[in-house]
Amino acid sequence: MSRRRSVSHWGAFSATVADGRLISVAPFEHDPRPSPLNDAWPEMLASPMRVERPAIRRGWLNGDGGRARGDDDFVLVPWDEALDRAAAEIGRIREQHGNQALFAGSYGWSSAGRIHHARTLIRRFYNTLGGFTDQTTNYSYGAAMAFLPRVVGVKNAVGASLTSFATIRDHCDVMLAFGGIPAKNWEVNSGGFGQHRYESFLAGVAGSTRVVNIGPFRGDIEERFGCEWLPVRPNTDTALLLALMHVLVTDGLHDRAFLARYCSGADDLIAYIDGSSDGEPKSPAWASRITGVAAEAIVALARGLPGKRVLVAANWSLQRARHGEQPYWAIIALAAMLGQIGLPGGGFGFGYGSSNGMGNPRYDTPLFGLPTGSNVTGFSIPCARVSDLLLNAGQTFRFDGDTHVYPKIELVHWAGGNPFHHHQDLNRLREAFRSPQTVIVNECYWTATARHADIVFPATTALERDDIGGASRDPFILAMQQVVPPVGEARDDYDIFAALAGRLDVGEAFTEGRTSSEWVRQAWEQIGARLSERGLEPPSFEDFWQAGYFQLPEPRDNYVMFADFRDDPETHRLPTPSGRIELASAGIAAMTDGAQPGHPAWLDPEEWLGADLARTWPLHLLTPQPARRLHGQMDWSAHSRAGKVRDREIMQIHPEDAAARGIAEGDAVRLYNGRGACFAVAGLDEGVMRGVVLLPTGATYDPDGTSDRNSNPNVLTRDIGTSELGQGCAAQSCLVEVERFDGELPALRVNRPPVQHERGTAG
Ligand SMILES: Nc1nc2c(c(=O)[nH]1)N[C@H]1C(S)=C(S)[C@@H](COP(=O)(O)OP(=O)(O)OC[C@H]3O[C@@H](n4cnc5c(=O)[nH]c(N)nc54)[C@H](O)[C@@H]3O)O[C@H]1N2
Ligand SMILES: Nc1nc2c(c(=O)[nH]1)N[C@H]1C(S)=C(S)[C@@H](COP(=O)(O)OP(=O)(O)OC[C@H]3O[C@@H](n4cnc5c(=O)[nH]c(N)nc54)[C@H](O)[C@@H]3O)O[C@H]1N2
Ligand SMILES: [Mo]
Repeated sequence: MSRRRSVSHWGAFSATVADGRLISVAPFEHDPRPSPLNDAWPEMLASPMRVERPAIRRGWLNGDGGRARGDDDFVLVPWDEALDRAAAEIGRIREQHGNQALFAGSYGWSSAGRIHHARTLIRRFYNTLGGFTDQTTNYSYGAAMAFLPRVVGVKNAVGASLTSFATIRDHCDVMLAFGGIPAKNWEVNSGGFGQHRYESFLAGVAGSTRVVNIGPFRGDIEERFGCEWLPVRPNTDTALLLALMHVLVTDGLHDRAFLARYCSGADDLIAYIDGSSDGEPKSPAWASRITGVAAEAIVALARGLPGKRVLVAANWSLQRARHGEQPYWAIIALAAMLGQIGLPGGGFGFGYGSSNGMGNPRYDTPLFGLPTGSNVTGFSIPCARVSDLLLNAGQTFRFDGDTHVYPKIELVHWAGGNPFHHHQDLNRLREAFRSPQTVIVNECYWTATARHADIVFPATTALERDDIGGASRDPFILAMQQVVPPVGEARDDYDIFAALAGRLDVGEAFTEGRTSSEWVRQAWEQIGARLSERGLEPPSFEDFWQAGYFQLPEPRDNYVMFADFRDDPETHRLPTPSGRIELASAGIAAMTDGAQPGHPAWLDPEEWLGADLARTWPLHLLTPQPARRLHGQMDWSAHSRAGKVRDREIMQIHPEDAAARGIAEGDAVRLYNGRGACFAVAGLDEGVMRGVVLLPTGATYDPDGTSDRNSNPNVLTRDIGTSELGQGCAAQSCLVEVERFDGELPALRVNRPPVQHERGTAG
């Protein structure tokens, strides 16, 4: 028996190993609230769903042009043959069609660990080949990433540098939490980390602060924290925010001095709010019709804010919706009118509770990953435009103020992501995936994406290799010690790309003469150098490895976003055109040719409860992150399955909406709209607003025509950008109908690997 330490996106752990097998997993001793997700490892390592040997789609070997992708059998081949064929194909397509025809943006979370980070490795590989078509921004908060810099100058205003939870606890009177602070999301943080600390943070804040969960689902803050709930229709937060500002302006209680000193464009925004610019005052009565919130409740909420320290916060899902840029801009505007941006526990913040670490002290933990090199082809699509890229070659699209043309893609290569989990309108993605000549996927498991590939390389999981993990907002740098030898014939992505690079004559450029273990040591050297610069004494690599982790000292926990700017807006001008917070922006209006006014505005999200379309599809489908897994990862584990009923996800629905459809608790249901259909089991919940249903993401897509035998909500969601500004994922703008399903649920095919033939038996 031996013990090894490692870490996943859902936390650090130690593993007990006997005879090369993982026996059990124990939580990290410094983790106050370890995640049960790690318990799935013994089962998932040896899962029958592992890709164990290189496999090639039968139709691809016969030159079928991709029509059967996703429905076909596979032929098992030796590693050398798989690598030879893949390298020849990459080389041929590059030669005949140019580097832009290679699409390897490979969006996805991969696994924890800096050296074996699949998405970094694939980009490094294609960069050494002279470039490729890449993906930029992310699915989490892509619209905000592109858009916020134009308004407040800093990308970090979403994601990295939030005003710390300690200052909220100590100074904030009212926290308006749009979309809540859902506990399930704190399980995870990209890169791996040592401590789940949200529990105590939220308990501290809820004990001293009035926290209002504003959104369609009461469960977005657990009841035990004793917070208020203000139900609001999905995608209408902007209208509510405008009406809150309307009350402040009408009462004359907006902070004129703050607006004059720190903002530009307040007059334009106020002219829109009071209706002088478009004839429509954004009054509580106006907002009530859109949001479903009573006008008196809006007035009362607004009048409870002046004179208090207020933090206006939103989770990330608010902006994963059509015109998702607008609620964030409106939140910034409300916070500006309250005049507390830059004060402890006040202002605004995006992402509290969206993942572990948000609001933590600023450790700025030094971490080193392999450099990706630079992409000389230099073209990237906003990541959520993947189907458009594959289907619309030669067409133009707009993004962040520029117009671009989609190149023609001939080869797709994915490593460390699952587009058939993450993308919207999967029927459209399936069609898109049939257009390139060749699709290559490196995967540990037979995901829906691996099933849609031509060449599948079996990749090791993080437990089958040495690495270093950690995240910038966590105090631990964690050794990832190989727990077991590779499963089946799986190889590390590093070795897969090194072998491909060698065949394409760029082996040395890819490896720089190092093995992955040598890179791990190199990473520690770099981390150590940065620790030394900060006056800390880094242990030797051997001592670090032996201890299993290095813990950074606690910094002062008082970070306040925009404190410098507030102190001195001249010295600390924001990198926006005015140098201040832009509440109106001629540049943004110009970017959409005036289709959007250049200030926060209520724009019709097209699929929402107030749309005409809601007469046909009367329920707004929300698709939150799943509690019992990370996205599609470990969907097959016992822990994930324990949250299902009859192998289907639970769809939450208000009891009256259920009764109107003859649906009782535990009934099988079919969700459908004009794009597709899937199955679920009804869970009745009075904490869901009428007209809304919730179905989490992450059930493995199991296509049967345009229907999914399983519970993947992305057969229903709409594949459209948030807007021409951010082009983010707009999954949360989706209307559906639900019916009770009395038939027998179809047998799932994705609970076992696809058919794989030994060479010569494929027929
Ligand atoms: N409807 C709807 N859809 C959404 C969202 C939503 O709110 N609603 N949210 C979106 C968001 S925010 C996100 S971030 C995305 C997440 O989408 P993804 O990040 O694509 O989802 P994952 O399931 O984490 O995919 C990671 C894959 O990498 C594989 N993997 C892990 N380790 C390794 C490795 O070492 N090597 C290789 N080769 N592979 C590895 C895993 O097996 C897994 O299949 O989903 C998006 N999709
Ligand atoms: N356990 C677990 N945790 C995770 C993940 C996971 O897969 N599993 N994924 C991680 C990732 S990649 C990300 S990006 C984050 C995402 O973090 P978030 O985006 O914050 O989380 P979601 O679960 O998508 O959404 C939370 C709630 O937002 C509410 N909501 C949706 N639309 C609206 C709206 O229009 N208005 C209002 N007011 N509320 C709305 C819904 O009720 C939903 O339950 O979570 C991370 N945490
Ligand atoms: Mo995400």
